[in-house]
Amino acid sequence: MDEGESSTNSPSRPWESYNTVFTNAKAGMEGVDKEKVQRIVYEMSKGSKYFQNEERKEALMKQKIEHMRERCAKLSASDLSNYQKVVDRRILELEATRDLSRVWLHVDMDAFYAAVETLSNPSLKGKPMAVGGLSMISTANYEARKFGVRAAMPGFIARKLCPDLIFVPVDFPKYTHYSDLTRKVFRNYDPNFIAGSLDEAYLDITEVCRERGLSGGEIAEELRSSVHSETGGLTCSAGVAANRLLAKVCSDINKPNGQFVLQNDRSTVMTFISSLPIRKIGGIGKVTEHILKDALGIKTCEDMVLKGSLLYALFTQSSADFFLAVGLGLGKTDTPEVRSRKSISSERTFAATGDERLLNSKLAEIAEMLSHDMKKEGLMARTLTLKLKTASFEIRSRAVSLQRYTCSSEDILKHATKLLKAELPVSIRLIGLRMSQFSEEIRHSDPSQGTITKFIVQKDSSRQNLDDNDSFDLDASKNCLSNNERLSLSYTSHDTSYDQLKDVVEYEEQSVTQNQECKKEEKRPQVLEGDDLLRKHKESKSDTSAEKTEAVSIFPQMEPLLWVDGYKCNLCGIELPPSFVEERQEHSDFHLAQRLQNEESGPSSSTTPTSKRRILGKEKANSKTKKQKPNQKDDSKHIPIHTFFTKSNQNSNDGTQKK
Ligand code: DCP
Ligand code: MG
Repeated sequence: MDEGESSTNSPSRPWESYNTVFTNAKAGMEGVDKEKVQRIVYEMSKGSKYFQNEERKEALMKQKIEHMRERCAKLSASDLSNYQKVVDRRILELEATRDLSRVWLHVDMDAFYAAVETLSNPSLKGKPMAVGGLSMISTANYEARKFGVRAAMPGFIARKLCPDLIFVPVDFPKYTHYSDLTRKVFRNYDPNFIAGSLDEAYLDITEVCRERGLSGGEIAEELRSSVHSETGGLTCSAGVAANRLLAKVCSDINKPNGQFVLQNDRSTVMTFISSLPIRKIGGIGKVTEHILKDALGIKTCEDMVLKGSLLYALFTQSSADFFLAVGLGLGKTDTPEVRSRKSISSERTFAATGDERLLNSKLAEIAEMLSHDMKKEGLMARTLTLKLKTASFEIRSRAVSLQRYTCSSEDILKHATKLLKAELPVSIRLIGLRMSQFSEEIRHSDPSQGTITKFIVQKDSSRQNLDDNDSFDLDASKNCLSNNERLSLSYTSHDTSYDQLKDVVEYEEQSVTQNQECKKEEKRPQVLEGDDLLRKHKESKSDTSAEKTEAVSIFPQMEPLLWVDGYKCNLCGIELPPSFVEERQEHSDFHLAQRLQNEESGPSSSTTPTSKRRILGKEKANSKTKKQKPNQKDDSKHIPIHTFFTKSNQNSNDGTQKK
């Protein structure tokens, strides 16, 4: 499985260090020749703006790792021993919160979009197939994954990896229909289940296990079988454990069409977690993994505890707490309460410009839009964040805490202008404004209220919700550092929840300037884990109902990129749910890069859908599929637990379900 990537680079094989989201392993990609995939992805994207941006991010990450190493080297023995005392105390406190009384089940559909398409058109069965098009694919079936083809990869690269790959256009309403069918089943086991993306959910099955005298594994078997019959043939995988964090990890172990049960006792949990690669944890993505591994030598969850003093010395307490909890196998066990909105935002993408007058006028429009949305939702807030994407795709963010709560466009613009001014001169392609830290009375009114206007249709402007995009990546390293230079890692939500978070965790290091005086202070910890992630995710999901069309880019002489009906790209037809924030951003960057390349070198043919014969029309996809038993699955397809972990699992009673 994915052991993470090395940052080392051999000059003769530059692709070895080119690790994009496309080269991350997903279930079903165990035997893939990773170097070949990396080489092809590297060669096919080399020279593009996207590629340059990836390289720049990689360079910044290396710089960050180096910096972290230096700080590590400066820590004295007495510093470390002091931090160790903090760790020991925190371990005791965290242990006191351990709850082994609940049984959580995480369920995730197998190759969801692809499986739904195969259900509609059984002739696809057994053939490598991807859902999406030449510009981007949403997912690939397990046959295609053997070639290294995976979600979020441009289709033209996927085709290079697998020349026989069949493309099927995305049919989002169809997936929603099947998702609803699965949720009908979930409700029978936990009426308050927590939906992740369309294809996954967390269920507290404690009560149902008790009432029916069945084990978690038995309920999981039954639920999977029920999903299979209710949907007419879709399979899913499940994980059962004491908390959601562990259940999520478990559901991936025997994918596809499998399950894994982790017994609810401390020693089993500790054995399980001890050798678990950190990247398996929802919330720990590429950047975090590299920093922990390359700078601190933390590879497994157990290392988080063993090197706890370094974590507390170098990260904010909240980040270090998160890492330590992971190292102890602790996760959320309660059902999250009603979500509450954390921020509201607007942003616009446009052709890069350094023209101050133009930038100011765009800023004024965004401030106006934001203020309008806030007023409609009855919100007042006092932290303003300015987000900028420069011409070279660098993301910067600046924040200011205002002295009073406001929703007035004049206030917002006044402070935003000052923040922007401090960045000039610079060529910018995106400006975003976000207001957070709402006044308590308003925040505590009706949290579900006011989501309707979150996405506003605007033909020629972008008004993109930043709620789910409110962390800033490594590029933000140009920001002022906080006083003690501790790092705060932000765990952002994503439509596919924890699993996908592996790909989307962003690195956040932003400064908060108080009252415009650029007085540095340590940023408030912003680690989101478990419930927070879910809450954020749920927020984004429920907010999408009112969404119609969202414009995310404006390129002169080019049709703007619009998310038609909230999910379909008008430029290429790819359909991405609104909360696939990262993928959407990548997708929009992709079109932008495409355009920039075209400008530089004339029209490119690489992404022209030449091979229509392999792209199946939706009209063909209608015949009924033959039902198969969900659990008819060769044991050999299961990923044995001993290969899943880097060292053998000592736990003989690991609960692996054999079918
Ligand atoms: N999806 C997407 N873009 C992504 C990732 C996922 O559009 N970058 C969509 C297509 C997937 C669905 O979400 O079918 C669920 O995502 P998963 O990560 O659960 O992937 P799959 O269900 O396809 O495969 P797996 O068997 O690994 O769960
Ligand atoms: Mg899935």
